[in-house]
Amino acid sequence: MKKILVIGAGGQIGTELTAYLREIYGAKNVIASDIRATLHPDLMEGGPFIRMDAMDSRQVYQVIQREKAGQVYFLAAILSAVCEKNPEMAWDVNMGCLNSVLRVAHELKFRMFVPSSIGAFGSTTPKHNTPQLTIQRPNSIYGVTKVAGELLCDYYHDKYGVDVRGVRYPGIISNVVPPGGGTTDYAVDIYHKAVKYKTFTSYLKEDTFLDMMYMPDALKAAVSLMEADHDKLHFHNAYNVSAMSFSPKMQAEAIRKHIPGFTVRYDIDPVRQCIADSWPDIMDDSAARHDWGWSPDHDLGSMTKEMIEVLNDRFHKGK
Ligand code: NAD
Ligand code: AKB
Repeated sequence: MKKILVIGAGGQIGTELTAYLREIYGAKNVIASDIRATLHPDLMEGGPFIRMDAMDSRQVYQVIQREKAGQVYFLAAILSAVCEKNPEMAWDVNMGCLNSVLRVAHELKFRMFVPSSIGAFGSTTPKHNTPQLTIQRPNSIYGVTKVAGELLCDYYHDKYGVDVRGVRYPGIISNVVPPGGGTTDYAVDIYHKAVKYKTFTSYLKEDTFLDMMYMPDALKAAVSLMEADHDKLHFHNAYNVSAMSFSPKMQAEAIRKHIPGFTVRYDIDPVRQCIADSWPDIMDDSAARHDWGWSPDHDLGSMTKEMIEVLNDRFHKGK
């Protein structure tokens, strides 16, 4: 089989996606790559790793040609809260890396997965059941790069026939690698603090609803879309995918079922609150369900139970 390259493999999604792909396609067929020199030990030991700057299209070309990669999962990016602190760097990295890899995809003809985000929407977008095609005027620089990225992928697909596919992920919740500096990071940290200290300080207001997804569903979405029949894809790129919608208050209530006495206080960060207020509560993902059979396996209850079990084992039983 042709090899699979994961670019940005060292991040929150990449670490688990690389392991998941290696389980499906065999360890030697899935190459992890990142600008970082060292990744999670399981990734480094579990298969091939190449250090690579995705912005350098010559290096990307050489690696993909040499390894004969037929698929690339492109995850290199900077997330919303970090982007807001340095908008110039946000544009340079998020657009520079994507543009570089798309140019190589045009020349070498591989299939690409490029995730967009709920961040591609803004305060003028319908918040509830956000349609697949709707107003996209994001208020954050991260969102600007996400919309521009969606359009660039559409352009390469329509103009050059590059088989580039993607979803708009909600906030992703996981327990292996911490999130990389986004607005939705609180929804991961709350589990760590609940298990360790039985108390948490939220930077978002208690009634801020956001679209969220547990990592196993995010991995399933990526691979299902990459394996889908191209002719059945009406959008190919930027498919809305949803799993659950909750607020910090609701998540705390779900945690209290397992950790009675868990408390939350609120110390609002105006920057992340403003971004969160402009993002969807929940997207309409009927196009993904129709075109490639998308459906999530986890809701808030099942995710909370599993997150607490895993973190309890790690922090209190040393597993
Ligand atoms: P992350 O910040 O955890 O990881 C990004 C990885 O990209 C890091 O390992 C970083 O070292 C690497 N990287 C940065 N610049 C690079 C470069 N020049 N060359 C090679 N590698 C580089 O991000 P993530 O959470 O894993 O997100 C992956 C993708 O999914 C991003 O496009 C992000 O916008 C999107 N997404 C993530 C979420 C989420 O909640 N995690 C939600 C929606 C969309
Ligand atoms: C962020 O908060 O920036 C990311 C995302 C939803 O894109 N988690």
